[in-house]
Amino acid sequence: MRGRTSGAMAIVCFAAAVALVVLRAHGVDVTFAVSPDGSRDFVSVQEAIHAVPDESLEWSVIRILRGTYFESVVVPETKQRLLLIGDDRAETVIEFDESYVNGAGQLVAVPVLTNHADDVIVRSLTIRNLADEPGGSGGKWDAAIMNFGDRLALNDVHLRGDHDTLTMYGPTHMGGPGPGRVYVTNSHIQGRGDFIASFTSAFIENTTLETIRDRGHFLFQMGLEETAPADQEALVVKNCTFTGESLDPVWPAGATNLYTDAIVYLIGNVFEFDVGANRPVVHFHEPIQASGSMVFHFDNAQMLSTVSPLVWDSYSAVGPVGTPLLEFPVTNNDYGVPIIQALSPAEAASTAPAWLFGDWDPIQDVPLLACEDGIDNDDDGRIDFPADMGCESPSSVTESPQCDDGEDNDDDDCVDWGGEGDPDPECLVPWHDDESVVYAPEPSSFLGLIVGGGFLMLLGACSRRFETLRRPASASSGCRWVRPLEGGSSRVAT
Ligand SMILES: [Ca+2]
Ligand SMILES: [Ca+2]
Ligand SMILES: [Ca+2]
Ligand SMILES: [Ca+2]
Repeated sequence: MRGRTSGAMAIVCFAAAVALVVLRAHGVDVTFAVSPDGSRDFVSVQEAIHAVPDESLEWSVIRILRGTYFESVVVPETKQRLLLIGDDRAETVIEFDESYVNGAGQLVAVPVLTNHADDVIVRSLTIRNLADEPGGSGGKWDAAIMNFGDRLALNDVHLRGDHDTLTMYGPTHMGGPGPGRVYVTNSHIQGRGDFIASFTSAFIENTTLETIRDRGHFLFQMGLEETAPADQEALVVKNCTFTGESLDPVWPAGATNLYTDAIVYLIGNVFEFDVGANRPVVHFHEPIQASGSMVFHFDNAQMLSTVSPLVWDSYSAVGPVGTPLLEFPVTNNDYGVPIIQALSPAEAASTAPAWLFGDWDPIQDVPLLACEDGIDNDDDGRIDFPADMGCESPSSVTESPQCDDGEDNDDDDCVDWGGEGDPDPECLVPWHDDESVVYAPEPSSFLGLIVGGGFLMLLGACSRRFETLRRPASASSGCRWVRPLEGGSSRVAT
């Protein structure tokens, strides 16, 4: 599919562009919200997924409030066009720990998130499999995400597992129902050995890949048998950082662990992990696995090791335990071309998601949320971030969180963040969505609020909301809660 355009595809692209315009014009609202304290629609992500409509042509949005959710989540094939978005990547956590013995007698961990649906976006979440953490159930292949659907996009996520943290199936012979394309950006993925496990076409960019515990193999790619390179699945890793230490004596080296028919692009990456033993970046288990594979590279750098440059032109096979890896020389692959090739600057620049995925551009084809959709969703005269003070960021899911909705949501006679009457003391910032619980913003966020508010004041675009920013803390007779004095946090009954 790479780099090819046909007449039919042009029509598809045009239709997709029209659909995108319509999509962007409408934006999306939150379908369901999940909170661990029971204050929203559901307490588990799985319940919310069951509740969204089947085979919907519109996006369903599940907002996951801050908190830790211990569950194994499965997205069925019918729940297409689904956006799972957390309130904060570090503070919204889905984790799970359960292992079982499979038919081969192996102890296997259950994935935390298993996706079977097409068009799924996961955004601003941490997903971690605890099976190999201290006290965990110990199962192997403990994925944070195991994907079988097509067009899965991960944005601003932190994934942690052990083997195969992000497992991507796709082509039917690998157990997937379809192409299984995956896009990852702006994320952090941790694991031990083959923790990016791809049997499909995947594009990973602007992401930190960190090996934990001991193994240095970051990438696993296996392609389709007897498929010409132009039609082959491919894994692209671009502008990423490879970091972490590898201590295992048998598997100490190599950024990539390639199986048969692997096509891999490594562009603009920084290798911080310990390749100081002068091991090759590209590793094959056996020479025969290299024979159908190709690795393209451009402008990668090694930062921490004193041994440089990166070693591309030799591979390694595993020797007996405790012995050095066996290197073998460069050879041409089955197609008569070098297994490892350098890209030109132009070729590297054109290696973009839409080039890899054909009729899917994961950067453009995304639903717009309330704080980025160009619409005044709550009719307060202000549109999106930063004009609408209810928006913490462009990815905020509502313009009218509880602390900016004009209502006394927790029935304490206090309203909002500096509301019309008595401000609710739990509302330290306007974008907080719970009047009953204090949320202390990060200092940087608060600074952003002040700076943003000042900017808006200069524009004359913000009246009441900005006035409340400067409003001194006060209480009045109608409010059972009193905004705490500086340094205090007392509750005063009236
Ligand atoms: Ca809006
Ligand atoms: Ca608004
Ligand atoms: Ca309110
Ligand atoms: Ca209130």
